[in-house]
Amino acid sequence: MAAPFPSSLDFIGHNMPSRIECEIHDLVIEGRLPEEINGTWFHLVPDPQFPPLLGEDVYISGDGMIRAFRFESGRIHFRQRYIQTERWKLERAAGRALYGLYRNPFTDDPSVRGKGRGVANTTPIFHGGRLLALKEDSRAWELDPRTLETLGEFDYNGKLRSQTMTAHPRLDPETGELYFFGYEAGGLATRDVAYCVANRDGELVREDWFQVPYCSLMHDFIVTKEHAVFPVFPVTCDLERLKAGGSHWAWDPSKETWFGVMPRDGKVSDMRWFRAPPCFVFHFLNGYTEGSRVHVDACYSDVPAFAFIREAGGLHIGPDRIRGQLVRWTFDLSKPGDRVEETPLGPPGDMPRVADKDLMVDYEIGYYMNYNPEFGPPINTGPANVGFNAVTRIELKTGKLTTLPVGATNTAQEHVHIASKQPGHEGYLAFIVDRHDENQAEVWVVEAQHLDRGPIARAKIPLRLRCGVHGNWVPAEAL
Ligand code: V55
Ligand code: FE
Repeated sequence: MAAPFPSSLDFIGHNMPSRIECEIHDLVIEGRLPEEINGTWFHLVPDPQFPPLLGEDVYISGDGMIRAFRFESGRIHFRQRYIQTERWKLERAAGRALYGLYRNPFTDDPSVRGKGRGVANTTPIFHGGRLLALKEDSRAWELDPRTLETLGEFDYNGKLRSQTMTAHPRLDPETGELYFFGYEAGGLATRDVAYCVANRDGELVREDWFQVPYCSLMHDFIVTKEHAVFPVFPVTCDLERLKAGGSHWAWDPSKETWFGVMPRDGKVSDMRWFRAPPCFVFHFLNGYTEGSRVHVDACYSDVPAFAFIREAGGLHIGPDRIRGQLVRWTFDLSKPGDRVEETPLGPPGDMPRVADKDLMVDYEIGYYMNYNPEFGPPINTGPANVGFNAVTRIELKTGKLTTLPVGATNTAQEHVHIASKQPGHEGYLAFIVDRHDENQAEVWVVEAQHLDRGPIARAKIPLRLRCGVHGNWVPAEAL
């Protein structure tokens, strides 16, 4: 008999593990889905198949479950399936959890010592003809994009030396190259970072290692047409703490924030380091180079959004006390010194997104999600224990904001942008809306340019969908 899950915030209410693998052919849709939307939206969610070995764990440790929404001829077909990692298979065979705390192998059952810990639960990307499920503490897992079957762990055919691969690779839409990195590349708690490039065919063509000032949670980075920027925020790992059975990450505001900036095709030894006060960023909206100036647009927060990271650093505050903002950081390479210019852009939020065509270049429009207390009380969902209740469109050149609240008893999961083929059309956003009043979900499709008009189509899903992390849209012709 399966044991119960814990009664902590990451496991109760909407965060209760779902463990449902399913398929719904032809979702019921209210409104009209434009026929030009033709492709598959892949989305990943952590969903632990067993209660934690040690009685507790965090949301982001859950086994990867892949969701696929296939949009075709005005219809949507839905499927979700577990990713059968080595870890998932070993635990399924044992009938219980064998791995201990998030990113702490010293807490594992001896039977899995040295076996893969990856859960592939963060970002699905389609590149070089492969669908990959990414998790930053390990290597990618390759999936069949049609059946969602797990094909195996992916290491660029034996070429990748880094033990890890970020869940936030950066695509150059013009060249088709995928820029990525791995941190703790040489092992647990190391300062090794691998900077990597895969060409449009999905072959690894570059891997260069360097060291960051300290081992840090490097969740995302920025690549422009000319530069790569590696952020180092003061959320640190310590091997002795791991050996003592402690948290992989702890907030440590005694350290500064560092940014390594290098020419993207240059040498890692040419990295120039900039410094700023302690803060934390999970995600960057976009970045671009303008002459000698490199701009990086970030979903800033004064302290990390995840309670377990704050608490391991001794900071016990609720999510309502975190201050955030959308900010632009500028690194001027023509000036001496190590200081960063900062320009406020917009209200707090996360899950930022631009149209693929705007990646890496000067751009006008971005989209991101917010929790705004004016729209309703907080609802515990997802790893930050507060769900988003609005989506915002920002015009970067004018500062103009357009916001769509999703309803006081609803929350929204990360949106994906879908390009339109119509000239002058800004495309669409699609996102899951959790209906907490009825314990079900919907997929909302909105016209990006007219976000505030609300959904043009709402697809009904007669199930609670646990809060996912990231997704990506793959046009039918690419598949
Ligand atoms: C994040 C998510 C992760 C992770 C580290 O959203 C950071 C941030 C879903 O896994 O391992
Ligand atoms: Fe992320």
